[in-house]
Amino acid sequence: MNKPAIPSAVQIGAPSYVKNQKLIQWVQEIATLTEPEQVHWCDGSITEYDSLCELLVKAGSLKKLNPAKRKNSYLAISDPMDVARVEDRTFICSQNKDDAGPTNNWVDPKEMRTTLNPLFQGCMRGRTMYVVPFSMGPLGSPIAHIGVELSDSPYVAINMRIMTRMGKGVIELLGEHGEFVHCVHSVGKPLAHGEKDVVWPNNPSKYIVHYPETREIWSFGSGYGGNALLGKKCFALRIASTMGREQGWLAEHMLILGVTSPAGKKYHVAAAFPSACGKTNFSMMIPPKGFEGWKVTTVGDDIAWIKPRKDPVTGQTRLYAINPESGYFGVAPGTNRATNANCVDSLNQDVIFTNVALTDDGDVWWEGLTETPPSHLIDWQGKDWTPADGKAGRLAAHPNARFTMAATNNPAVDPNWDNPEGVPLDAFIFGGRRSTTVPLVTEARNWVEGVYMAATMGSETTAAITGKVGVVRRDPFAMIAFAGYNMSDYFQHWLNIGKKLESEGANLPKIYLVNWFRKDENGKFIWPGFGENMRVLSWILGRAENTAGAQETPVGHSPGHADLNWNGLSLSAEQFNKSIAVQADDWKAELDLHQELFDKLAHRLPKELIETRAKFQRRFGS
Ligand code: O2Y
Ligand code: MN
Repeated sequence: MNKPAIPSAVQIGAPSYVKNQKLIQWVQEIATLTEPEQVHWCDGSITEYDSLCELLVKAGSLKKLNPAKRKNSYLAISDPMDVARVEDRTFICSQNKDDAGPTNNWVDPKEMRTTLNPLFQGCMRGRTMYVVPFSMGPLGSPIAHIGVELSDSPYVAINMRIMTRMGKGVIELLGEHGEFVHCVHSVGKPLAHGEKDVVWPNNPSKYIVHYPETREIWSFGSGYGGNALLGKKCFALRIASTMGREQGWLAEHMLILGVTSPAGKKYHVAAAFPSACGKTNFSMMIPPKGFEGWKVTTVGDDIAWIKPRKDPVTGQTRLYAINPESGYFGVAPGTNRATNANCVDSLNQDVIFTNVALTDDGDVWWEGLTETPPSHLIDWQGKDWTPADGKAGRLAAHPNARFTMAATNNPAVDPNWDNPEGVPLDAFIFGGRRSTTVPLVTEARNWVEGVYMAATMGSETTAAITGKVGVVRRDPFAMIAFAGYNMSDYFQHWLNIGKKLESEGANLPKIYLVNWFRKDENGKFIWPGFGENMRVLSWILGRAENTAGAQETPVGHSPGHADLNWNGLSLSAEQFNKSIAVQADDWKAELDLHQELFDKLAHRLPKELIETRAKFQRRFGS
């Protein structure tokens, strides 16, 4: 490889509206380290967005789609070696190893800095460094926080404009002394003078590094999704969870829904599901036949920041949630009119697609979009594709192919999705994909039992995730990949928040565990899922109002057949009872598996969780 030319000192050219000296100094420091050819301060305007898209089109990194099919939309195709988050290359570099805990990769921060420094030295040569100021949450919201990402990827800059509130307004809000999370990102492919760029620059050596104590994120070698859009998983979950622990709030891997009853009463729920459990579908759910008059709206599809605050009317403390993001970075494959019509309707304009297939008329396609695939496509790797290839098992779109779209594209976006005060929560829902054992829905008897349910939740892997089918992967709170600190301390934080708020007389949401994926003795799903999940949701809201009945089981409270609204669906009591059955043998085995998790997390594991497991064991007579 030609050695890239070393430019003279980089002029960072901060615009006159930048008053924050710490920001200016840091941009200068990173520019000196990484040696970009120039620095571009993103103002977040549509003119800037359009010109960056044009630049990417000229470079061959984006393809403009047929405007008659997808207005103002683009397709990006990544390097096949850069298609997803890289969990094994993700590090939590806290001062103490125990503070990262056994579920995170830890490296001593000094050692990591020694490793990263040479990688970042000169890594932006021949490229532009984009200064991307962003707010996670509505600008100025008491629940929001600010970050600045320095990235040598224009693809990152345009995606960040959709996914966050990005641009000049954030710099103005920072003022002279505002604090921000420092995010440095490089694709790790410097260009020699005159060297032609590749369409998706990246580096085989990848590092996604978090320094929780100094609130820094350093990402090297990947241009994809959560590895590169640092506001999302890196800041809004890993760094924010450590901030929340220190400051008494919660950063969670949860969607947020608004539900309006036919009587006009508005409720909000936050729900956490691991991958491949229909999280996006649930967040954009359309109530089924029989639920006329009910309305479901989306506050957020992936992440919730939750802070306690007094209800201005009742004076009682409640948990208020915001969606820190302003867009959705969703999985395309499997999305269609039947599974998620709101999502399909969101994707008509102003969308960036990544790794889906291209049709001959300049549109996009992915597995599951239509029953019959087009007769010819260009697949996500740029090769010709016909349905015969599909039959032979070759996918046209990558299974982790994505769309990036603004929240405002969603026809069901909640009127309060952007409300700086957030929305008050009425319930927490946790769920996983379990073909056996776990009932359709269980209400925890109290906060501690709810924390236990969420701490021990698990999901069966699908082929798309691990290549293995049916293995239960424990994913506490759906945060296994996203907690920025020790998982046992994270459980303790949830217990502490509950205890403190309960002692102050707060109105805390009840906690539920759901499982849409239980199968019967013939291997068939018992529950129809999708929009029909509204029946469970309305039961949960009825419980918040004390109007819905329930029966006690050894693991909590579940509805009887008569407790659900069956308008528009017939599911016999016999079938339904299979979906909520609690079988002692299954649960004895399940509790053994909980113990395996607890053994792994034993150091600092809250005693309340150990006691709760013992109580469950006693209920099953062991
Ligand atoms: O594959 C990626 O880079 C992104 S992963 C992701 C994206 C959006 C929402 N959730 C997730 C996730 O892994 O939970
Ligand atoms: Mn997610």
